[in-house]
Amino acid sequence: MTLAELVLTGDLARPARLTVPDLLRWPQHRVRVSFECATSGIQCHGFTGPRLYDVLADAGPGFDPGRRKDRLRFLIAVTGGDGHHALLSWAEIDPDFAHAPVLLGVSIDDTPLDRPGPQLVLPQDRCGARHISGITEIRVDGEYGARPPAPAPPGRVSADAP
Ligand SMILES: Nc1nc2c(c(=O)[nH]1)N[C@H]1C(S)=C(S)[C@@H](COP(=O)(O)O)O[C@H]1N2
Ligand SMILES: [Mo]
Repeated sequence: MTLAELVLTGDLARPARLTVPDLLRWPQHRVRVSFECATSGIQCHGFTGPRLYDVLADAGPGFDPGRRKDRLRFLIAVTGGDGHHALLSWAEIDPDFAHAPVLLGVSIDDTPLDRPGPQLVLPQDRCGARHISGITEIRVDGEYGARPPAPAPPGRVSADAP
């Protein structure tokens, strides 16, 4: 059987390639979610899997763990095999901030996702669009706050300019 692989990359001390069986190394959680899709209506599913936070924390994100403010510039970009992607902020899943119970689903309705790859599970979302299936890459990006501010555009900027 071909196992899908997920690449953890970006500002991480320990980048990794993980299969769905690898994701069983972390504590497993079970959740029922329902979300609405603009095209197919309401869907209800049961998922199991580790917390996204636990997996990423073990990969060694490049912030100073003692300085909570340092985490606020980190983004998490999650991409599926078809290119569908979404951004989360580190603070969204960090227990010191919003602590959203986001999972990396390794099974859906008791069917293992070994072959299609893990699915992002966001019990707090009303809409289904961020439940990205077949995740191929998760990129942790701490550069946002490190970039210099963009130079001011030339000329005067005014809300009521023509
Ligand atoms: N990889 C990937 N995951 C995706 C999508 C997608 O286009 N690609 N669509 C999202 C949307 S819009 C919804 S509502 C949920 C459920 O979509 P489904 O009914 O196609 O499974 O999956 C989400 N995950
Ligand atoms: Mo959707």
